[in-house]
Amino acid sequence: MDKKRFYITTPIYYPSDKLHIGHAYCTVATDVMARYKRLAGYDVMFLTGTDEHGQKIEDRAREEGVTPQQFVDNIVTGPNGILDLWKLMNISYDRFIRTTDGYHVSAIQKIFKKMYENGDIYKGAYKGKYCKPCESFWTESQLKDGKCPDCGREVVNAEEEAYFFRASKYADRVRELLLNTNFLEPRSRVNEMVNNFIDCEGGLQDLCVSRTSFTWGVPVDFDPGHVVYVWLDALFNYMTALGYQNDQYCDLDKFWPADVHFVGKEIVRFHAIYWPAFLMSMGLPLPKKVYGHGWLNFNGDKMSKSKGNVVDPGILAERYGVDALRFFVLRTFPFGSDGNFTNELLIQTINTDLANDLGNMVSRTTAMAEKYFEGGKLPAARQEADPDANLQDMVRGLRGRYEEQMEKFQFQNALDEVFKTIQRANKYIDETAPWALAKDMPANGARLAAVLYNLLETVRICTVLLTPFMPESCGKIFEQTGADAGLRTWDSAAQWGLLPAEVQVRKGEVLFPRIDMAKELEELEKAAEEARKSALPAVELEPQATESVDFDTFCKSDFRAVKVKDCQRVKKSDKLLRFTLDDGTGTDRQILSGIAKWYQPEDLIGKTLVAIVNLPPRKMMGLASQGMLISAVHKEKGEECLHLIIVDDVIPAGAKLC
Ligand code: ME8
Repeated sequence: MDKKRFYITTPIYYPSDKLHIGHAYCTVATDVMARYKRLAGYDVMFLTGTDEHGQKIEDRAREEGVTPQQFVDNIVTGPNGILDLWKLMNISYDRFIRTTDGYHVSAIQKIFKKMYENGDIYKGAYKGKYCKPCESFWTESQLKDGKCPDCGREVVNAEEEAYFFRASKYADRVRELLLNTNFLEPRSRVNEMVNNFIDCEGGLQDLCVSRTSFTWGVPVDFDPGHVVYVWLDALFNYMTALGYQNDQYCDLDKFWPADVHFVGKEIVRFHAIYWPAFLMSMGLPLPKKVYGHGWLNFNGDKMSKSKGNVVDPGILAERYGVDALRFFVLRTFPFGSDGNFTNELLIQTINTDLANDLGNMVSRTTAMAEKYFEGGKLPAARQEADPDANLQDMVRGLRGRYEEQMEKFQFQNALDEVFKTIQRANKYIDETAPWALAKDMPANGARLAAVLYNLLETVRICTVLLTPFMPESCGKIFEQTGADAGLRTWDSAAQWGLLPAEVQVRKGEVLFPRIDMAKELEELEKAAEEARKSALPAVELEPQATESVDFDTFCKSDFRAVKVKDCQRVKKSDKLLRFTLDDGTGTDRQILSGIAKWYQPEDLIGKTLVAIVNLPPRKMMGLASQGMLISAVHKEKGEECLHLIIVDDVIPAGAKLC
């Protein structure tokens, strides 16, 4: 019999910058779902990829002085690029699509033409606002405080000849789909979509689906100068990656319609309104479900490069282990809502759930088996007692409870079921007190064997169910607790008592070492500070004055070359240097300058500098300053930098500068 099939996708990511923990969140969730379905016996297709066209990419490439293709190649396949990140995070995708792949590009051209030919795409003119980071069109009234309502960033004016998709024609069918089916989940997102975009003033607007103001996109082959709007190009990836309108793949019959598209909340609009409308226009079956997950914020703030608070999943995975990070994001935040990422929460979760609960259960069980039984091998004779049934009942029903939550994408609840069982098992250790039983051996041997066997079975079943979340660590737990491949399966997780009676245990490395919270937070803060600094612009200049100064006023300023005869630090001031200068008048001039941070006094003696000499004298630290030395100032990585203007020695002291 054919296996049941499951097709799941992540959004395809814009390779405009390094990906952060928010992107990894969705990809990890998709990976966990894909692994869970494979475990449960499904033939799975897990698709991810990159969305490589659009104005934002073209602009970023120009900034870096490379071609758009070189730019995206570097972010996708270059060192520490997206492919490297998914490898590090143990993401088991089956297919990776890049929208610059030739087969996808030609498929999009065919799709665009078909929609044009069937009358759903027509030519018009666009005038409105455009958000480059989101690649989204907006009308003035849709903006929030003049900014993009999705991401809150600046929008720009866009006015150009363009093709439009007749979305309005599909408004009723899309409304019906959203309101009367389970197409969009969580259900809480449905009303927002219907009220804001379909039943709003003016109804569902036709969508602008081509651009002429830049070239980095799929060319409209029958109208040179137009490129296909990046969202039409991107959404069809879910089908071209299976072979729709191309010969690269032939999995369409097998996997379309998709079972679920996981997407972040701000792109639900494209997936729940325009995507079904495009498919309706092409007469294609709709995906079964779109699930809009929440955002991960950082310390209560939206993560953004400009704020310098972007959390790098690569750094965290290297520090705490990939599995701990994968586990943390799904254990801590309900998938449908926003979550607030903090370092404290991450460390606390690792310490509580992984080191204390899971780690302890495994290490206590294996350590006791090794200590109390020769070579860690349990004897076959076992004597059950009262508390055993209680634990066993809980474990027997665990797979069902877990499955119910996983089917609803409630990862947090599914993990909660497993961890309640682990906590019960740790309590069972305290109730049965194996160390007390071990005091009277061999008399208590059969009872002690029963206790340890019950624990090992609990560990085994919990570990099967944790495998999609933490594949590598679970493999190690199975090794330690004597569960071979046949006992790591989905079926085996519903059956108690499958471990052989004389199971062989091997205590291994500590799986999740406890983390010293205070020390770790300090180090993370240091690393974040470094990251913030490196995110700052390399050189920051003062904006140029907008107010003009008339020539006569300017000429009143008397700039002179001055030679440093002496230079000393001013006592009790860490800022001021006191200069004794030859200004060509024959009388020494004293100037105080707040530049001690940048110069050693002795290095300046003999140099010729520039001073303005007709400022009124002023006192600093009780000393008179007769003028001001001229320097160049700017910021580098947020740090103030200053350079005195030092001129050629051939210029005599006192020469006027004009
Ligand atoms: O939107 N927390 O790409 P993208 C959780 N190319 N999720 C987050 C997040 C955060 N802090 N920040 C971003 C695109 N995401 C399009 C998709 S699909 C046909 C085209 C999520 O790289 C975001 O919600 O800007 C989205 O689902 C995904 O990362 C990709 O974002």
